[in-house]
Amino acid sequence: MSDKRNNNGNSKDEQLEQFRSDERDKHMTTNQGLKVSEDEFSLKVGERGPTLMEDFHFREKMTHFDHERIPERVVHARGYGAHGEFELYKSMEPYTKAGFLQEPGSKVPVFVRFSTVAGSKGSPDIPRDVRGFATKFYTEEGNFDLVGNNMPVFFIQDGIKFPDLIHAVKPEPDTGYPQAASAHDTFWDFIANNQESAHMMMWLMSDRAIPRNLRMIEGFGVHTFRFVNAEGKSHFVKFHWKPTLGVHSTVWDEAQKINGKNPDFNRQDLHESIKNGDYPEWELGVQVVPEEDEFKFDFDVLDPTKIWPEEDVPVEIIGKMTLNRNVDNVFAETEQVAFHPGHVVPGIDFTNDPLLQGRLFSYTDTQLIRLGGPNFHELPINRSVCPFHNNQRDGYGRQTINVGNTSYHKNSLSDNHPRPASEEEGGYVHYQEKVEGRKIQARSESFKDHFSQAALFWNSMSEPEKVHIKEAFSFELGMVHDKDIRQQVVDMITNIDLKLAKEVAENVGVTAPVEGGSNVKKSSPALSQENTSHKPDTLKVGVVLDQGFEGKSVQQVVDGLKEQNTHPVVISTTLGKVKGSDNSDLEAEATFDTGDPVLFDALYVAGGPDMDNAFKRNVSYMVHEMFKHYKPIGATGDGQKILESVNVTGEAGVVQNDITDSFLTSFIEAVAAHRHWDRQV
Ligand code: HDE
Repeated sequence: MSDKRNNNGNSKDEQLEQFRSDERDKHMTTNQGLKVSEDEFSLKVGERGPTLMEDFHFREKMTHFDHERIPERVVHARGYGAHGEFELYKSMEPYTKAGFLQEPGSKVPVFVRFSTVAGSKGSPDIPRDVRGFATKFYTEEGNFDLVGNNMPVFFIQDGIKFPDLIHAVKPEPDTGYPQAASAHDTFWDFIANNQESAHMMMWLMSDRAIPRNLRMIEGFGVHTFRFVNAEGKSHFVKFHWKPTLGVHSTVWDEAQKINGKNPDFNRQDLHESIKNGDYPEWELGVQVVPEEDEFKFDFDVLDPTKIWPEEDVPVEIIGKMTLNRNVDNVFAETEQVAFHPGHVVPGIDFTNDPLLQGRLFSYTDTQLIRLGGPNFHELPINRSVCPFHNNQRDGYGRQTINVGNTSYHKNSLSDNHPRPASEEEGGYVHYQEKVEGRKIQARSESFKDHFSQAALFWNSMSEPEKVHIKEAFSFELGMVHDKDIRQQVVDMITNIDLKLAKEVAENVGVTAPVEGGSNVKKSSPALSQENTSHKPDTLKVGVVLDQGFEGKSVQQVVDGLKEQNTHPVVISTTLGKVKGSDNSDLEAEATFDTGDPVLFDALYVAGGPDMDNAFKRNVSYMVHEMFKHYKPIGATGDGQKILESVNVTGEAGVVQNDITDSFLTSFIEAVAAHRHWDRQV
């Protein structure tokens, strides 16, 4: 089975097909294949007597149930995955010999798992947190895992500090809370004492940490990797995933409410989008720097707390990933998938980034406990689509039946097979980097500037993004009980921007700095998510209707919204048909109870001629929430009265008009903008 070689986009799907089990139209059996005749009553002595040990079906069913949980990931426990494909636009042959990066138009299957970092498996989808963005490319030369995040830098510079960082952010050990939150003393204590985190803190306090959905986040490999071409020449490379729909976020008040109203908000969105054919897409970009230029920058290219500004090192777009298939079984696929930044293919290699080096140890190690032994590569989701042969044997859950009597190298009995492959035969040869030095435990001088790029990030933000960062710092530190920690963090921010530090100090009741700030005046427009694309596509528009709504014109608006690839959802007092003035009808799919405004991207209020007070109050609440979260609001006909009653008329992103065509044009424009920051909330 594993010897099948196939480079079309479905080779992984074909492989998985051999493991799928469909229980429909089947008799129930035990795990031994014995047909079961009774599954509701255990075997007893008489109708009211004790259960007998010999009831093997009861014992098997219960034992399996008792053992069906595995440890959740120590980080990134809450995740959601999907299958797809990666298609290459442009050959990377000059830089790398990686097979899947040679032929424009070639495709490889991929599996992606998105995740939050700090929360447990059952935590809500939108805490303020980093998002994991891990991609497994099933290539003909073996699996390549790009295990990245939605932020391009990291908290720490050396892998040895990772357990400390995670201990600090997880629920505090003496209380067991807060869950999935960084707004507490131990996390900020860690930050204040590890100032290399300053740049990452800016990203974490930015809107990137509270994404609207997983289809609109960027992805980054974070570390500097190495491309090696057929001549053996090496280039440094950074990987980027750029969503074709742009990068978009929630606002904090909204995120907190969504976490209560629908804790599965992001995963449900991903699942439904794929189910409905709104396939999420990302373009893969690379920043490539020749080895000779290693020391040409004012930062160290090996430092994972630094970006390579896109204006200095342009991102070259080389391909596109499309997620087009949901998993069949979340446990078998999303939970059991095992990523590892050390899963590389010829032409892709590591650098001495000390964080990357630390990761190279951790990932296999963690799978051993999580997946219960060394054979997790045999799980269907983890199997490469090309063959694997070596002398590793046995262990829990071994599937492969290795034939023959040798399991060692070198041997004569099996003609020395499996035999290592030469470089020409596709064997992986580590890049022969020349390294010299003493064994020391220290940080390089070139890693010691913690604030310049934090300031670069700050300078690059639009005004609303700056406000959000200030509010995020104020919220997070506002939850910290220890005043000294609050002060220390404000002092740390002073190195980034004096005004920001002063305003946060005031909000969190500590002494404001009088001097400080950064000399960095440079900005990088690519860092602002406001500069990514804004489209109406796939956005969910709540359409509020009451009986007697203006049938024809509302129907035209709804059709117009669909034409622009948005998803209108009718909301009314009850589910079912809402009748229009001309006897047409539209089906309400949500009520005021189930269709909370935080769950929609935009609102269109059409109302009706006989709206009662309860209806009006419900709609006023919706308009108020949409307004507060800067989301587009439109109204026609009777709906306009409600907008007037809550005083939002004329504000940015609020569209009112009785002429259907002009309403539609302006409303779609407002929807495409996503958020209207110049609104006076
Ligand atoms: Fe991870 N990380 N990490 N990490 N990481 C894990 O591996 C670790 C780091 C990332 O959806 C664990 O299989 C160390 C950076 C993602 O299954 C564990 C260090 C980046 C995922 C682990 C880092 C990441 C993980 C837990 C510092 C972005 C989820 C479960 C040296 C480039 C993958 C597992 C999935 C998961 C260790 C830092 C991304 C414990 C030691 C930097 C997306 O091995």
